[in-house]
Order: sequence, then C-alpha cells, then structure tokens
Amino acid sequence: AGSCPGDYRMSRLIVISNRVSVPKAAGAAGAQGGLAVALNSALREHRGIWFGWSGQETQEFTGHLDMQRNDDVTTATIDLEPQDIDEYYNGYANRTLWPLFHFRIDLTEYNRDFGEGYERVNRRFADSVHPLIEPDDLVWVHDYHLLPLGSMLRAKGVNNRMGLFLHTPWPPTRLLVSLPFHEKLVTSMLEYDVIGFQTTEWLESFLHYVQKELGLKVNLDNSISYQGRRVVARAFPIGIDHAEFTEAAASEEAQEAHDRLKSSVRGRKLLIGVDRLDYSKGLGERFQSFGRFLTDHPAEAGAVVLLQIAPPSRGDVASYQQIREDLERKTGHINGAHADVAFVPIRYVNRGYPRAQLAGFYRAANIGLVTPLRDGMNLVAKEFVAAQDPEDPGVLILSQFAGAALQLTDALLVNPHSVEHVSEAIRRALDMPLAERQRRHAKLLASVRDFDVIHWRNAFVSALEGKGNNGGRNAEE
Ligand code: GDG
Repeated sequence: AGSCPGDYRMSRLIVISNRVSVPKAAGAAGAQGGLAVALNSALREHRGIWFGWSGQETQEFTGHLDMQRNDDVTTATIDLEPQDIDEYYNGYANRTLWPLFHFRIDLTEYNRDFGEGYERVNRRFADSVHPLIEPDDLVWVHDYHLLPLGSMLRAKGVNNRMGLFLHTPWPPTRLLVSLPFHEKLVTSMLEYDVIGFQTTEWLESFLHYVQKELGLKVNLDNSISYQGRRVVARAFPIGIDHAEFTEAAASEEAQEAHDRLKSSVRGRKLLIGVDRLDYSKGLGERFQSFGRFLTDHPAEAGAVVLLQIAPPSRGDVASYQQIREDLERKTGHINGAHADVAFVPIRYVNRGYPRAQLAGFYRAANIGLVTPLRDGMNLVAKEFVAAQDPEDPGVLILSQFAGAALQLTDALLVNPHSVEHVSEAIRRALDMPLAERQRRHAKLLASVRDFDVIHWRNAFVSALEGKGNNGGRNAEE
C-alpha cells in the first residue's frame, strides 16, 4: 500500500496531539472541525496513526492503548490520572503556557507541580506512542501541550523525522524569560527537525529567543544550527477546509439557520462573533466597543444587533470562570442601557452549534466581528469570509493582533483594545458601498481559498519529509 508513481513509498504519518478527534461515522461528516478533517485526510493517505489522550480519567495510569481503526486511519488513545489532568492539562498547559503564549503574564501561574505534571505526562505520551513508531514513519506533534515530547522520543532512540506545529502565538523573549526553566523547555524543542508557526511574527520571536537566550546561530534560511544538525523553523499559516466549509454553507441546514436568524432580526443589521469563551478572544473589549457604538450613534440603537456565540471552554480554570462572569456583567449592563421592550442589542449565547448552522449564521451577518487580543491564527475570520454571498458580502472587522491579519489585509483591521477604533470600524462597515464590499471580499476569499488547510498540511508534511530544504538530519551549512 502507499506506493506512488516513481516507485516512491509514502512514509506513514504519526500525528500526536493532546486530544484525538476520531473520524465521525459516514453521514456525520462536517460535524468535525477543519483541522480534524485535514489531519484525518492526511492520515488516510499515509495510512497513519493519530495518538493522544482519550479525554477519559483512570485512577491509575496503565499505559493501556485503546486502538481503533476506521477506514485507513488508526487512533490510539490513553487515559490519564486525575492528577495528570490537574497538573498537565488544567495546570501547565492552560494556566502557564496558554496565558504566557498569549502575552498574559498577569494570568500566568508558575507552580512547580504543574511543571512536574507536564513532564510526567509528556513522558507517558512518549512511553505509550514509542512502540507504535516504525523506522520510516514521519512524526507530527501538535501544540503547546507537547513541546518536550520530541526530545523524550529522541532519548528513547527514535531517529525518525519529527516535526512540531504550534497553533498559538510565540511570545516575545522578554515575556518568555519569566518562565522558570524556559531554556530547558525551548532547548528540548530543538530535537524536532521542523518547528512550524502560524506566522512570521511568531517565527521571528522564536528565532530572536534562540539567538539571544540560547546563543545559537540562525542561518539565512531561518534554520537553526544545533548540535551538528539543522532545525528548520518556518511559518505555515493554517487555513480552513474551504471545500468542506463551502459545501456546509450551501446545505439546507445552513439555509434554514440563515433564514431563522434573518427573520428574527427583522431587517436590523447583524454583527456576529463566534469564539470559544476565552480571555484571549477580546470579548469584553468587543462588547464595550459595541456599547460605545450604540452610545455614539443613538439613531442606530434599535437598528443593529450583535449575536455572540461563545461556547464555554476550560471551565475548570479560574480565569475562565472570571471571564465568564465579567461577560455576563457587561452584557447585562449594555443591554440594560440600550434595550427596549421588544429588543435587546446583544444576544449572548453560551452554546455551540453544528458547523452547517454556523455557516448559515455567518452568511446572515452584515459584519463579522473578530477581535482577539492575541490569536495564533483565528479560523473564525476565514470561515466568515468563506460563508459570505459574493454578490452581497458582509464586512470582516479583524484584530491586527490575530495571526490572520497578516494574510487578510483586505479586512478592516482594528486595534481591539481601542473601543473608539472598533466603534468607528463598525460605522465604516455599515456604511460601506456594495462595490467596496465586493472588492474586499473577493480578495479575502482568494486568500482563504488558496491557503486552505490542505495547502497547510501539504506544506508541513513536505518540510517534514525534508523536501523544499536540504534538511537531512546531518546537513550542516
Ligand atoms: C487555536 C488557536 C488557531 C467555535 N464555536 C463553535 C465552533 N467553533 C469553531 C470555529 C473554529 C474553531 O472552533 C475555533 O478556531 P479558532 O482558530 O478561531 O480558535 P481556537 O479554538 O483558539 O484555536 C487559533 C487554531 O487553533 C488553529 O490552528 O487558528 O489561533 O488559538 O473552527 O468555527 N464550531 C461549531 N460550533 C460552535 O458553536 N461547530
């Protein structure tokens, strides 16, 4: 299996991430996120394995692998102990690295138990996945949960090509050095052959750190010389599964969701936000900006509605409970000030919707309000663009601090910290002539379509295979 023209045998792919997204049964396609769709299709082509935590608890870690095979994709999962989940997942990953990587040292907790739990679980991952790795396999590790995993696998003698893709930002050196043992953590990452970031901005911060704090040489092609090897560091901007999302947006389910929402707003202009309930997404600032718009434009009060879909996330972490309370207060305050007997300006919804319905909601909106304070990429911005009617498209208002802003330069780019700036952008978007909306949307759509998740995955896998660079493990410049 896997043989290609030219007698080329495709290497098997081993994807490793905190959680595994098991392919849905036929017919339920589209219920998964774009990332899961892309990784599953890569895994199918490569007859690969997806390894990670099952999401389940066990009282005592046994390392038992639950292997499941559907089509050509095998998933292998392990259960973790409650202490693992506390220290590794809710602890080091989501109370230390996530806030730090989103520039929030005020929320970053440094706790020795978290660090130990993180190491222990990464070692458990390494021990469990190691027997599955065969000599020619490509190993692709995902995200901030598993930064040291590659070095642990190397210590076990794994010589395979291994890559890491970080979905979050990479913080400036001055912030990163506040992390105890930062040198050890980043040095461990240099055991990968390829380190991928969402944008050149995060890449540059990483290279700056490596030069300044580790004293290593960065070559002209951005590779890093380390212990006689070259580590390739590159930006691979992630995209959405454009084909899949367009299909979802054209479905009957999307049309029904669109019609239901449209008729409920009764001819008012609709702004939409869709975000996991996370402090990095700038929801409080967004609500305040919308409140400012209503205050500054009293004639518009009653003529615009903000629909914010915000499914709760990481509810075991205190900062997430706080942001939730904060948003409830702000919504209540703004609605109290601007509502009328038959109308509320903010519809704040703490639940998730199936992807097709989400596509219908995006299409019903005149404005997509995507204003994270910091975001690795942000796929909602891309989904909003993909879901629009090209003849009468909505306007994307996008934070300059989302990775997506480097690609989606035809959006209205804003500073999400400035309520005045965002409020002005809302005014401008509402007044934007059709021709300008169409012109901007056409450019945005071309970018979203051309740099989709398949493009991203192929680019990363090629780099991992050592194509497009002379990245053999011993090739020194
Ligand atoms: C991380 C990085 C990077 C949201 N609500 C519902 C729903 N969603 C889906 C969206 C979108 C996804 O969740 C969120 O992706 P984002 O990219 O916006 O943000 P994070 O979750 O923070 O993702 C980010 C990403 O990884 C990929 O590398 O872009 O920077 O932080 O697809 O549509 N999906 C459904 N119902 C909802 O209510 N079905």
